[in-house]
Amino acid sequence: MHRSAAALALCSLLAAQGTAQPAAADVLQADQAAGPAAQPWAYAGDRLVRVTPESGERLGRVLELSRHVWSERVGRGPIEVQVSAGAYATMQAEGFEMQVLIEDVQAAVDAERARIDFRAGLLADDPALARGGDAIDFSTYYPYEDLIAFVNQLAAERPDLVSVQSIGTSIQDREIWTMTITGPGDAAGRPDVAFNSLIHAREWITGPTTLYTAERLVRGYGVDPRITSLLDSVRVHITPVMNPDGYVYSWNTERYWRKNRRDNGGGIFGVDLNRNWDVNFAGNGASADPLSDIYHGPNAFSEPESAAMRDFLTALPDLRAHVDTHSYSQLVLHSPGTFAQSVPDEAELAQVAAGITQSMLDAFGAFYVPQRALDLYEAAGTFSDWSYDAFRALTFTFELRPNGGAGLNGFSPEDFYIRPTAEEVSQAYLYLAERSATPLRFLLSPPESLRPGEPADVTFSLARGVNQPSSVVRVFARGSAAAAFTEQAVTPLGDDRYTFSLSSDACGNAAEFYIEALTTQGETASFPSRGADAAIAVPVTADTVVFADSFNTDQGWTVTNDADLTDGQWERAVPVDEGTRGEPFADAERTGWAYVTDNASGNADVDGGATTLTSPVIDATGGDLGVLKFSLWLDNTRGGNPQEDALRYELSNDGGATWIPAGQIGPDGLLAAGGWVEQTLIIDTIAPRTDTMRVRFIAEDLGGGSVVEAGVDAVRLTLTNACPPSDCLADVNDDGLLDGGDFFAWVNAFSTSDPAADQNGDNVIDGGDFFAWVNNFSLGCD
Ligand code: 0X9
Ligand code: ZN
Repeated sequence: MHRSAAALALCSLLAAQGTAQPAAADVLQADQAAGPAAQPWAYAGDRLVRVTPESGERLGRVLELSRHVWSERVGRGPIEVQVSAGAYATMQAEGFEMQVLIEDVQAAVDAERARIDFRAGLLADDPALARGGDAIDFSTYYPYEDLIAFVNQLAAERPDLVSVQSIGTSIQDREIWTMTITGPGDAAGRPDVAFNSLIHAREWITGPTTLYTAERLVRGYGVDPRITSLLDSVRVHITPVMNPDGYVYSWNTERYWRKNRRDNGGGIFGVDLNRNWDVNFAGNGASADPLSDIYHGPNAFSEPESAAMRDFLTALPDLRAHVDTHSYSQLVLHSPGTFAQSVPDEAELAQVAAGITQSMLDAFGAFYVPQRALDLYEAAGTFSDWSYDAFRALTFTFELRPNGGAGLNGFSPEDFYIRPTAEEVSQAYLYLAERSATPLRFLLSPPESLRPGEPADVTFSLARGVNQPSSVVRVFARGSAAAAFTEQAVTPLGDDRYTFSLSSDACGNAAEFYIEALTTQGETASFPSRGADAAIAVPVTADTVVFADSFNTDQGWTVTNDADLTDGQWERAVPVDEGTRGEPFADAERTGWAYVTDNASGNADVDGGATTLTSPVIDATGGDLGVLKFSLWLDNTRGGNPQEDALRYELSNDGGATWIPAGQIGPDGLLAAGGWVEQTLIIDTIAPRTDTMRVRFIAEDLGGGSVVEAGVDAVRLTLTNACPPSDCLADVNDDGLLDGGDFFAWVNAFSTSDPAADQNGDNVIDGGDFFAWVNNFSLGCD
C-alpha cells in the first residue's frame, strides 16, 4: 500500500510537470533535414547520469532539468536522465549525487554513427556480400528506407506466404507498412498474432528484431518443420516501424527522440504513441504537457499512427497475442499497467510472461524479467494495456537489451548486440505464437539424414499449450513416399518426453513421419500441423560422416603459436556472452563450445603473430568425394588497423608434414566483419585424400596492430556415395547396401516365391538362384 501510494504520488507529479527539454524547442523543426550522415542536433556536453532523488519534489527538479529521461522507471529509487553540462552543474550545486553512466552523450552518438558508416562502407564496397544482396543484415543499424526495402524483399521472395499492406499513414505521410505472414492455402480459420516495433523512435534495436523474426518465418517455411507447422496454423502480422516519422527524425536529426512528430504548436513537437490509447487515457503516468516525453496528446487516438494500428488490429478476425516491442531493460511486462485497469486473466498473463522469459534465457542465457507493468510504474494509455482490454488476448510490452548496466549505452547498444537480441526475442515471439495458436507445442530436432537399413531414435517433447497435454501420443511413419503410414511404438521417457525408432528404407528414399497428441479437451493436435500432408521427410543417403567435432569434447586438436604471439591463442571455450570487441558471443551451432582466440572479456584478441589450430589425423579414404565443412568467425573491423588480417585454412594429406593453402576469409569485406560463416571444401579438388588428413586454421595479427577476433566450430568430414542403382539384383532387400541382410532376404524371397529370389534371371526360382546370388553378391553393385 505504501508503495502504491508513493508511485501514485510520483507519477502524478511526472504527469503534471512533464519532462522539460531546455533549449530544445528552437532546434526541433529540422524533420526532413539532411542525409544519414548529418546530425544537426548536437548533445555536446550532455551526460547520462543516474540519480536517486530523495523526495517527490527533488524528483520533480531532476525531471525539470533533464533533456530526456532514459530509464524505464520513474518513481522512487534511481532514475537515469540525460542532462546538459549546465543542468549537470546546477544539479551538482543543488547537492544531487550523480553516477555518470555516459560521460559524453554526443561522443556516444558520434561513435555509433561512425560504426554505422563503417559498416555501410563495407556493404557499398561489396554489395554482393551483403547477405546475398539483402536490403539489411543484422550486424548494424539501417535507416527507414532499408528496413522497408527488406519487408518488400521478403514479400517478393515468397508472395505465397507474405502480403504487405499500408495500414495507414503517419503525420508526415509516411506509410505504416505491415506484413502478414501465413502458410499457403485457406487461412480463414487461422488465429492472428501481432508484433510491432519502433513505436518509440530512439529504440533502434527493436526494428531489426521484428524483421529478423519475419525473415526467420519467411525463409524457414518449408525448411524448418517448426516454422512450417506454425505458419500453417496462424497468421503473423508484423509492423516493423510503427512510428516512421519519429524513426526518421531520430536517424537524421535528434538521436534520442521518442515521440511521433505531431506539431503541437509553439515550436513543440510530438505525442508519446505509448500514452495515446483509449485505456485510462490521461491517467497516472501520462503527461498533459506537450513538451513532455510522455505527452498523451489531446485525446485517445488523436494520432494517425495509433489510430491506424487500432483499426488494423480491430479488423482482424481472431487476435490471440500481441507484443509491443520497446527497449531497454530486458523486461517482459504484462497488464495491468495502471491501478485503474482490471485484468481478469492476470494469472495467465504472468504464467505466459514467465514462459516467454524462459524461452529467451534458453537462447543465450540472457535474463529478461517477467513483471506486472504496474510494478514498474504506472503508465496510462499504453498500447499493450489497450490490446489486452480490446481482445482479452495474451499481450505484452517487451523491453529489449541492454539491461541498463553502466556503459551499455541504453538506446544505442553496440551493433554486436543486434543479432543475439534478435535471436532471443524471435524465440519469444515464436513461443508466444505457438502458445496462443496451437493447442500443444512439439519440440524436436529430426535427424538430417539416415543410412540405408539403419533406424534412428527420434526424441521429442510435448510442451503445454493452451490445453493440458494428455498421455495419448501417437507417431505415424513410412519408409518412402510410396508406402502407407503406419503407427509406430512410442516410448515415454517422463517429463513429457517421448522417443520412437524411425526406420530407414533403401538409399535414395526418404523416411517420413508425423506426430499426433490428444489434448485433454479432446482435440487432436498434430506436428507438423498438417499431419500426413506435410510429414517430416528424412532422406536416406549412402554418405558417411567420418569426422564431426562441435568442440564440446576434446578430440585431440593442437595449438601452436608463433614465437612473437603475445596474446590471443586458440582456446576451446564456451564463448563469453559479450562480443564487445567483435569476438563470437556464442558458438556456431549453439551447442555451447567452439575454438576462439582467447575467451577473456576485455582486451583479448590475437596480438603480435599467428596462432594455429591443427586437427587430429583423420582417415579420409573411401567414398566418392570428401566434403569438409566448418564454421568460421573473423572480426577485424575494430581497432586501429581494421581489415588487414585474414583467417586462413590449410590441408595436409601427410599427417602434417606438408601443408596446402585451401582458402581464407578476410582480410577485407563483410566475411571478416563478424558472424559465423560456413565454408565447404571438396578435398578432392585440393589434394588426393589419404588416411592421414589434417586441417589447420591460422589466425594472425601481422603488420600494424589490430583487433583480430576469430573462431572455429562445427568441423565435419562427409564421404559422399551415390546411391547404388536399384536394379542391383544381389541387394534383395533393396536397402542400397550389400550385406548379410540380403542373404536372409533372399531366403525369405525364396520361401515365398518372390520374384526377387530369381537371381540368374531364368524365371524359375530354384537352387541355382542361391549360387547366382552368391555370385552377384561377390561381383557387387555400384
Ligand atoms: O513507458 C513506456 O512507454 C514503456 N517504456 S519505455 O522506456 N520503452 O518507453 C513501458 C510501458 C510499460 N507499462 C507500464 N509501465 N505501465
Ligand atoms: Zn519505448
